[in-house]
Amino acid sequence: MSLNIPALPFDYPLDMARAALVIIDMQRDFIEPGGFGETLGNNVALLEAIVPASQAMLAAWRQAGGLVVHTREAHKPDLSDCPPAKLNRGSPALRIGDVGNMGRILIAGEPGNQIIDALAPVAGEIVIDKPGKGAFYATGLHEMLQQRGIQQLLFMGVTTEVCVQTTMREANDRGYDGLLLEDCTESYFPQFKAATLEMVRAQGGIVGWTAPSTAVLRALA
Ligand code: C5J
Repeated sequence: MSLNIPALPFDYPLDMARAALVIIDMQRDFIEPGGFGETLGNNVALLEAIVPASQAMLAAWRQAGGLVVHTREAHKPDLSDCPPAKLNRGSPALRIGDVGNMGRILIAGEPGNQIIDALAPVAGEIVIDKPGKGAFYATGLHEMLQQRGIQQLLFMGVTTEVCVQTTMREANDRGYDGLLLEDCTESYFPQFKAATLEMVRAQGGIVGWTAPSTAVLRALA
């Protein structure tokens, strides 16, 4: 039985038994003041602002018994999974693996690499450390979802135009129906978020759907 979610460009038929909520990179270094995101000159308050809506969505999803997938952008401590092109590009003040205010930047196990307390994973949820922007690259995520019969993915997290959009496109090419929750995703650049929402749902949902989280909450209530 599917739940009808009012969405754009048209309604999304949500089947909880075949759906997962994918929460992208809500890690301390991107969201919290004093972290890596802020040291790059970004206004992290923009990203922090989606936490209450994301918390409500996660709570309702758990209550409904849905599968949850959390991702972190994370590299091995020896950086063997970080291509030189990613490591060496540009001239940032801090590179991947350097020591920042919350430990080594984008390194698995470091304090800044942990998912924020408000959205912390619980037992039984999938947690993926991903070396790329997309969550399907070099992670085995597709196989994990296939084993569980998952065909629909609802997306939240940061940043909209980078890791969220990349993952949504990867999912689309693998045959998943993706729904991006508009108020549970954010960018350091609001115009990039707005453009991504438009891109996703353009041309009859060329990448997928978008909807406010309240549309899903109402359907689950
Ligand atoms: C994510 C990034 N998570 N912007 N990373 O979007 O580098």
